Amino acid sequence: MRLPFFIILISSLLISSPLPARSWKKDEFRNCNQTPFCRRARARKPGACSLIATDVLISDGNLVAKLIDKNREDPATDLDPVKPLILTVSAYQDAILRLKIDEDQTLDPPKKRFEVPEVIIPEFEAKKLWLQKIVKEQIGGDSKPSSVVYLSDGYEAVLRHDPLEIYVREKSSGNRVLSMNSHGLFDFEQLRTKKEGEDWEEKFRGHTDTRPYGPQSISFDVSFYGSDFVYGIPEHATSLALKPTRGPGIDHSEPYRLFNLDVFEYIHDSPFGIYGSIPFMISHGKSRGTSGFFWLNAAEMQIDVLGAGWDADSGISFPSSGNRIDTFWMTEAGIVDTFFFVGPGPKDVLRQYTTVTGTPAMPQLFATAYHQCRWNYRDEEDVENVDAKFDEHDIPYDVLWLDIEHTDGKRYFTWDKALFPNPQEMQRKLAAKGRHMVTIVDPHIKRDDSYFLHEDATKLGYYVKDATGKDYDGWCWPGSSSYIDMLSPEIRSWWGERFSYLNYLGSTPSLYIWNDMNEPSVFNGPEVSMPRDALHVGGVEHRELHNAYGYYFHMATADGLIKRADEKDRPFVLSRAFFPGSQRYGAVWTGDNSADWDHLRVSIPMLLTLGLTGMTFSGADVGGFFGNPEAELLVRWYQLGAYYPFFRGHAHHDTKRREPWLFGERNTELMREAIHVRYMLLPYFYTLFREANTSGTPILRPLWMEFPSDEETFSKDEAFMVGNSLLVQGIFTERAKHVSVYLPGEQSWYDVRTGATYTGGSTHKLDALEESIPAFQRAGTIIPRRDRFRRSSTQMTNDPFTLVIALNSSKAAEGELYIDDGKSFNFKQGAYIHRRFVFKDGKLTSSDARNSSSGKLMFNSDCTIERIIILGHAAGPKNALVEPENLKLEIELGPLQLHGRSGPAVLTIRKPGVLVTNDWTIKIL
Ligand code: NBV
Repeated sequence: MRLPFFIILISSLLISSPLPARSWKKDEFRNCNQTPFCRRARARKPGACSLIATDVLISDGNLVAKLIDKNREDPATDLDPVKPLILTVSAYQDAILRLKIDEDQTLDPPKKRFEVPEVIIPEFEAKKLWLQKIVKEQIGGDSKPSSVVYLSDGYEAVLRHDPLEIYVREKSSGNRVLSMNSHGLFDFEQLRTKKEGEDWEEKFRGHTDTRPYGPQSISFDVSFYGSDFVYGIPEHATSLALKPTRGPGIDHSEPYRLFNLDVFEYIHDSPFGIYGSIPFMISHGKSRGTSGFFWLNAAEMQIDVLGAGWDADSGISFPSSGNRIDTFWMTEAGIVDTFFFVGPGPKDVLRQYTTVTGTPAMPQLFATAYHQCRWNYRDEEDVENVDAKFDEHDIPYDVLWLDIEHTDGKRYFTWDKALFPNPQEMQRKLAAKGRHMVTIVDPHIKRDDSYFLHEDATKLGYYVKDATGKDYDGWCWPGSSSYIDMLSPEIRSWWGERFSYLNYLGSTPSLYIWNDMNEPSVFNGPEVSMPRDALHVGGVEHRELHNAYGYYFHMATADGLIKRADEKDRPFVLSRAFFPGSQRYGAVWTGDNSADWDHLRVSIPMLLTLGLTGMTFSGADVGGFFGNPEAELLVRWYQLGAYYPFFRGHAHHDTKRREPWLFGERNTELMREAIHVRYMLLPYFYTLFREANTSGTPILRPLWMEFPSDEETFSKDEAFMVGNSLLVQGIFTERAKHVSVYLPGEQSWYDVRTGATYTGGSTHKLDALEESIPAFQRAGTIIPRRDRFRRSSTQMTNDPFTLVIALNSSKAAEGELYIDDGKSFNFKQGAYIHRRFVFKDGKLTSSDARNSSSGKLMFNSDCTIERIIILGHAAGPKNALVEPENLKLEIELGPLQLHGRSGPAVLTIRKPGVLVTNDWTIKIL
């Protein structure tokens, strides 16, 4: 077969230079204007929706209505009648409202529209409240009725029949929280049979989308009330608080795009969609609190945030917004399957969202520590050297990663025999130090008849098909490639089996996986991805599920690792693409950033946004993927990255080597200290991972999540909270002399290095220090640490703990510690320790924080507390008494020292010797 010219060209480019010389090329990607559904939707005028609700009734515990077009029902119009749509409202515990709108299946539409499977967790259905009755209401002298149903907890859902509008309001005040179609922008293009002469094809840069089902887009407006800012809808490299994209004074802004794409050298401030998509928006405001809106839909989406006073040049002026934020949502295909979350607090919204899509998985302990990656560690000798150097320089690390070059010609599940002749031995050597390895497994499968995976997938018919029904053939790292159809549960299970030790030769139990390029990235495809008319099982078009492809791939890989370990060990899989629910399968990272200060800076809003949308286990490449960071930037990146939930150094293969010991002694010391900070805080991080796992509350939190009524915090995204106790401020400029940090709240804050106190509710100008970025412990909290440094986190599991108590003005503080075996699923049956520490009236008490339904298994630990540091206590007390043992201890008074800085004298109790598992009290005498 002759290869088309462009394939030969691409392949020769790849061979001579694996990195095509290009930077972000806007033109390769469609903007809204080049995307017909987006252009059509944006041209709609407020009030254009002529649908009205009829036949409203309760069926199967849901409110069901027909939506008909009032103009076309009118015999006076000469337009064809339009088929009705079916609207379904369901209520769930915690005042969650689900609203679905789809075509009427009894009227035999040409095709069933795609509903995204396996994102909503099975437990959600059990939380359904069966609606009993509808109350009719006349609104504002309007003769047309509304149907009101009760949602739990003091909220009601209202369906206004004409004009059509759906909203949630507080029962007592009648105040609205969230609404849909308040501006009449709703539109639903129903599937229909092609009329003669109609042309449905779409072309973009030489690619033709056959669009066999024609236009099928949906759009509508959503309003958030009592809202000062909206957040969420990753993934974009942009600010945390979303900027308006349309409205007075905003020229030519693109909507926020949600379309999973491999964007080469993405820029640091753009609404352009990159690797993952989560159509979940959160609103926060001083007057109402927090609410959220989630649309479960995997097709391309575009979202406008409408600036105040927006009227789409229609002459229709909206009432003064009264702190309302209007947004406009557009998608190419699928159905309306939306969820309204009432909050009212930020953590309530996260709980409600993760009730639907699941809470983040509990990772293994090693995965929460530092990871060392590079494209590529060349061979076994390189791996051995890098590993040895970490020890030589006293720098802990837990995981060494191998990128695509470790394979035999980019055939995943194989090894380059010349470079990695003994992969198992290599892994065993690392494992002997408690370390792990990660290898990359991408979704493009080399079309090589002698490659077992390709042979099997072809025989079994497991590839995605092109529009003509043949195995789709795209171009990626291995050359001509096909893509496994991850939509099918059967195929996913087969894929999972590929990770068994028998199938993945050379793998051992300490090997885990990295899924890259799963948007999916296709070098010669439209917008570097798969054609929208490619076909998945059941005739589902790629356009309908595009944003979820990477999610199913991640799911199949993680499930495979669980199976490989006989369901005993937790998996670890890092994925680049993601979708709602990805939090259940592992970690994600922000892809190919660049080694510059702007990318360091934008990593914080990007990770905060991911946390706000459930994806708490996330990080950015430390050092920046493209380019060579100056030593100062690299050091600052380590100092910031030490607080990322996923902490990994990574670099492009064209960059200079940048392991932490390559920049002179002083810089090695600074990077070592930064990594030490992370290892010291691992018990705190692990406790936060567990909190995320049980409640959905992220690890990295915007300041407003902890201080929801402090307006000053609402648009801040240079500082962030790690859990509820630590505030970290990044340093994002070169040779910074000073750094300003706003410390929220009424309580004070303690500098973690020196214990010096700072008042809350004000901005402090601090000296920018070389050795660390500013970090403060909030008064009233207790942070558990482990201060002994080892080679890896897994070697710290028997080490004693340090508790750092930061007293508030009432001389009180509290905190928690969660421990389990760091590896297995036994914690699900209760095999864990969860302690609550309370300091009050001069006494520190440790008690069990487990709830009574924790399960049958037990986890035991001989670990003790070796040090208690008390910040904010007056000097004076000389002794402490441990009860019930009646052991008298000395209290030391001296400065706290971290990174060579010291501050005021603080109290330290050494070797109280109490076990973490036990109940005890330590009294200051
Ligand atoms: O597998 C090579 C790289 C990887 O190192 C990086 O982290 C991914 O985001 N991969 C992308 C493919 C090529 C990037 C130019």
